[in-house]
Amino acid sequence: MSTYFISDIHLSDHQPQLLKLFKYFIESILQPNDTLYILGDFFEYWVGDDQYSHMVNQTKQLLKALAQRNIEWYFLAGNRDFLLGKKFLAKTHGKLLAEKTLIPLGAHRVLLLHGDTLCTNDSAYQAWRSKVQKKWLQKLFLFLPLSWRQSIANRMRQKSMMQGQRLTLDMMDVAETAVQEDFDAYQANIMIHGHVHRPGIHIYQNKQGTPLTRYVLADWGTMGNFLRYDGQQFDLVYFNLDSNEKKI
Ligand SMILES: [Mn+2]
Repeated sequence: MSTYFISDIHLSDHQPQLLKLFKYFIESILQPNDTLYILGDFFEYWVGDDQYSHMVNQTKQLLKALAQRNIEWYFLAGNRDFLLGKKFLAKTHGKLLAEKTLIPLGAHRVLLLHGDTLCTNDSAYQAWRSKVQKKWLQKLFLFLPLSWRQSIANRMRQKSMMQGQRLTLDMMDVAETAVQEDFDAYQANIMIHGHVHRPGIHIYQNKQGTPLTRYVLADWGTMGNFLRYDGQQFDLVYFNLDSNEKKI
């Protein structure tokens, strides 16, 4: 009975190897009674639950089948798939989590988040985020025909790629002040997020001298990545289709 955390697969119709890795992860790594947390940017983009493609259908089937093996799965939205909604989750038996969610795990208090809210040095992104998080704007967007939504999403991705090149690398990483604020606010001793595509394990201490650990999940590419808690310890692991595993 292990708990798995993944994020930033960026599933898309143009990258079939990502779906292969995800299928392998679901079918060969997850075991009956495990629990799965997907911490955002699961899809490269999501413009509404009517979005469809071969990749989307396959993904839905894989998630839906988890229930037969008594594997519960949870979704916490990223900056690319925050429009993933109730219809998708109802069909695939997933449960939606708030953008910051505290879960107990053994004796740990674990704070889950996508990670974009920690990047407070990137003020242009934070301004964009506060706009697109408005519910009325999301509703309006979802009223548009699917093809319009898709072309808007494509344009926004191109724009953000151009802006991404302009930013210095430090601006795109988390701000340590934001990390400390969240550790304090939630009295957590573990934090798990993705988004920045810089996998790693960061150790801190709070004012009382308690050790705090921040696990950063990797984006998926030629290898997949997960964080596993087996009831004893956390392991941040890369894997590939040949069942090679490499701990970070
Ligand atoms: Mn992200």
